[in-house]
Amino acid sequence: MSFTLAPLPYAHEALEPHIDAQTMHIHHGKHHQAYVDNLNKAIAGTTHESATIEELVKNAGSISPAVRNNGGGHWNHTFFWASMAPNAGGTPSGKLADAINSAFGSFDAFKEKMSQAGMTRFGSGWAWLIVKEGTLEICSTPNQDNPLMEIAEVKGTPILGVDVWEHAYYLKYQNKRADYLAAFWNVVNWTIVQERMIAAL
Ligand code: MN3
Repeated sequence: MSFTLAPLPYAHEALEPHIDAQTMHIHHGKHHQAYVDNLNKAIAGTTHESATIEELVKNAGSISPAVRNNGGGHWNHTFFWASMAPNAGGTPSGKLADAINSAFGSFDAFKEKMSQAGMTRFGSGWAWLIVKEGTLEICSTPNQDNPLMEIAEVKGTPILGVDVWEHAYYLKYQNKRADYLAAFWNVVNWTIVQERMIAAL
């Protein structure tokens, strides 16, 4: 069995002007494709060939650096594309809004804390909103690690993630990671974030 790159769930230009089409073309078609190709190479002919991506990611730390980087890369990007949508953003409602208010005090305080997690991740990595033991928490991971990995510093079920690698924003925002993170809020698909939270609780 080998993994394949699924098409984006929307057009490359659908997240304009917040995330530009050229970035989406390169990020999905080149970066994500490379994670898929290198993951397939890393598991070819091994006992991990029939594992699911979730199994590979969970155990990545004890399998190999190639599976950790590329399996993480494949899982994280698939999750990331689905976390965004055109005509999305705004404010969450219902159970998700209640859980955010209860964990962080307010939606604005939550956004500030999540943006801060992205800003303070040195080098490449991700900021995450996770469900951990029944409540919401914010954390970040280096490189292509994620909170599902047994080796993660903070473990939990991700319900929202934002890629803070330079390849995610440099074409449009150059060195201004803060501007990219501010724009990200305009494309978050709160419907799917709420579905993920309910499934994880
Ligand atoms: Mn990326």
